[in-house]
Amino acid sequence: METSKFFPVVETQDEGYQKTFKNCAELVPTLPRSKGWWLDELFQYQGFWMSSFPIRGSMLISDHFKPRPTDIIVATSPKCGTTWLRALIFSIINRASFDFNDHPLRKLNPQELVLLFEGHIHKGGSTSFLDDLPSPRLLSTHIPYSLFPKRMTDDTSACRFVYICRDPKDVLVSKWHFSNKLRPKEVPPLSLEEAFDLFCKGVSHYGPFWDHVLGYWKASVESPKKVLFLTYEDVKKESLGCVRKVAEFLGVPFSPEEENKKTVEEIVKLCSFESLSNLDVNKSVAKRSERPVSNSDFFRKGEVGDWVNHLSPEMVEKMNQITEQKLQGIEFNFH
Ligand code: PAP
Repeated sequence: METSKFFPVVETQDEGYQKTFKNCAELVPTLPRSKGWWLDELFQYQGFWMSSFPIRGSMLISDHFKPRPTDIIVATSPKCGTTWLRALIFSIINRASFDFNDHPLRKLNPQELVLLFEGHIHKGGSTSFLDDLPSPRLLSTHIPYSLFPKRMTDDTSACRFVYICRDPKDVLVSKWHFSNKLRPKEVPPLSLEEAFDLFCKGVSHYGPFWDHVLGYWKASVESPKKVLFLTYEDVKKESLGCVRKVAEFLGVPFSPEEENKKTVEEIVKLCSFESLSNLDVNKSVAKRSERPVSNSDFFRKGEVGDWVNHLSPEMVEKMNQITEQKLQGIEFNFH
């Protein structure tokens, strides 16, 4: 049994898991650390700021995960639209199995339907939980690309990643609101100034944000069949085109019959912010012990450019400068 104060206890008989748990428990206390956004602590692991549980998740993936050629990984930096992308990809790959009026997304939050990889690899103290999932496995992650093992990222492995990024100014605003929901009531809210400062220094979950984006962007250029790179802004503007692009990338393009039946439109409508956020399951404010957020916390405004309502001109200038400098030469923008 592992006893580190940094992790929830997971009992395991699996010797491989025990070894990784031990390595991780020894490593984490030696890493540079910073206070987090909701009384958690962040540790700098392989260049990225992460809390201890996903660090261990990432190590478990590296040491033990057995990828399949059919695996699909929905990857994002937090608050870039993973809830939306999980819903869209789930609907795309399962479109033949479900009626849109009686769809699993009407009963389950996308975060429950498509599980967080680094969260669920701990489950059961072995890989059996993930091994038992039917193909194609659809998993979600915030782990930076460089932290995945070569057997998942090299060109000989067919497992695919779909990444979505978003204007960091909107990411910051979304993350700031979310963090204040997670902060215990007895501590004062995190000020926007403090959040801005942490974010710009790269000290945010799985940050620096820009390094996270760059890792996936470079991989999408080098291996376009393995990594598809999208922006939240493009998916908003060109939802139908983006859904077709994702389906083609995943090898399941829409047939002429499906186009005639308006399947793409149905998927876009079902997964829209308006539709998902108004479902009873996603209005729920109930919290469970294993996830201290409620389904409704994943839906706030769902807009492009809400930063104008929050950030000062100085903040905007500084954030734009960092983005221009860090993402120099990158051929996408956030408009
Ligand atoms: P996570 O990182 O905690 O998993 P994630 O889903 O990536 O969260 O981001 C949440 C943001 O996506 C919220 O943005 P906001 O704070 O600026 O409003 C949320 O409202 C937005 N969002 C959730 N679902 C959708 C959707 N169907 N369409 C568009 N935006 C969405």
